[in-house]
Amino acid sequence: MPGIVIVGVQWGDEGKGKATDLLGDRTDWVVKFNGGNNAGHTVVIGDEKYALHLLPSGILSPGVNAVIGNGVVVDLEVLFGELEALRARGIDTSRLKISSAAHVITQYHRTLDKVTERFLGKRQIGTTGRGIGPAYADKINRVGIRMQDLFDEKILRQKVEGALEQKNHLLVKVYNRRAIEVDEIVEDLLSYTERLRPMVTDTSLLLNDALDRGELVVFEGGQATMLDVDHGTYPFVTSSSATAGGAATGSGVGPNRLDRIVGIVKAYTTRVGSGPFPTELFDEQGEWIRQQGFEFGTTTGRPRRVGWYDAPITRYATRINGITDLVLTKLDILTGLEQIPVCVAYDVDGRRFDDVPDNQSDFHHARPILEYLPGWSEDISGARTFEDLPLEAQDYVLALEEMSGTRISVIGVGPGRDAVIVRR
Ligand code: 2SA
Ligand code: GDP
Ligand code: MG
Repeated sequence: MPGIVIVGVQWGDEGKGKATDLLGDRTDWVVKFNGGNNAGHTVVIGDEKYALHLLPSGILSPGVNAVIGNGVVVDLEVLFGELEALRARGIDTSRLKISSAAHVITQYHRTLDKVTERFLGKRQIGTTGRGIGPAYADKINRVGIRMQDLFDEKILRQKVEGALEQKNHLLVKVYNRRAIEVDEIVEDLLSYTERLRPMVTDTSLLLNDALDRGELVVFEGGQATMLDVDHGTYPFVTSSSATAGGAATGSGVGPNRLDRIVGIVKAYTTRVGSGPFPTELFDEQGEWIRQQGFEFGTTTGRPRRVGWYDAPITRYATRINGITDLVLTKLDILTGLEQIPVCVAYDVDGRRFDDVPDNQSDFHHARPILEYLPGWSEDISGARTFEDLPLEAQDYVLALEEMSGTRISVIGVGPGRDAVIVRR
């Protein structure tokens, strides 16, 4: 089973980093295929906690080859900052490879991200402010800077000049900012070239060769299905393909090499930034879950919006990604609730929707139709088999499984590497 894709089912922060890390012992390669340093994956190993933004989680496992695929946008300052911080903690980062076709986030992308959000005022997306959207916009507009451009100063200069012609017009005339000089960008980018030389390569070739040899490749999705630029709650989405299809385009392997698609889903739901969220809680119960689950952004520290589990979203994610297995995370956080509401369908102005509505206005007006499942009070963080769980927790998992139509193969009962139940 050589190609495994890991995708987020909801709006991110389901625990994908931990899921990737769990496969670590058996994995030969971990590839990040979308997004950039807007991601935030927290991995807990023993007493050590690692927060990764740009680097794939696989970098933490000795012997795993980490790859930043062509679908990723790379902020070079962040890249070297993260590498340095890991090296200082004794992690071997020498096996990192970066696609020569990956795009680069520059200072003007970061600036544009921030000024555009400010300009949007109430209509703002709530981005992470890392320059992600503007970098992908340049890629699609065919004025982006790619890794390989950093090895040819003449081409780099031409490309930066082309990109800045448009940007400076916007910055000066629309946003009342100072113009950005070509030289400052080119010099900044060239300062990384020599350090990048051993890392930048044709990663599609490396990955396909590895798959030919039968090695295990994990494709690690950033963000999640409902934040995908095509399938998420547009325009309140990130600017990349966070769904399983993105694993193929974002890494240069054929879709037929993706053997299993693992969806990571939290036992409740969270969202950061603006946009519709049918099961959102605005009361004390929501605050309680936020505190219990420590639901604050890994990248920006923003409090995450919190709500109940939403079964139509899992069914939707299963359809869009072709999910073969679910990993249910953070079941332990729900311990102590007398009953646990779960959304089974939506009510949209008197009409029942069993599926996520394809019309944005319907989804904005969707109210959850809730079913109430009995809760449990026993500490479940030490459970290692399904039977170790209290009956109510077992029934909660079985009910979610039935509603979602996909097998829940792994259950997370704590942040640590070993705090999981693998169902046979
Ligand atoms: P962007 O910056 O252009 O990608 O923002 C667009 C939307 O995508 C959301 N987004 C995220 N949502 C959840 N988690 C993310 N990563 C960090 C984390 C977030 C943080 O893991 O905690 O630290 O705040 C992430 N990245 C992007 C974002 O909220 C916008 O709604
Ligand atoms: P990602 O963006 O999907 O990788 O998720 P984040 O790392 O942003 O957020 C998930 C958080 O939940 C991290 O702090 C993990 O350590 C933690 N976590 C993952 N699985 C579990 C679990 O089963 N129980 C608990 N209590 N925490 C978990
Ligand atoms: Mg995260």
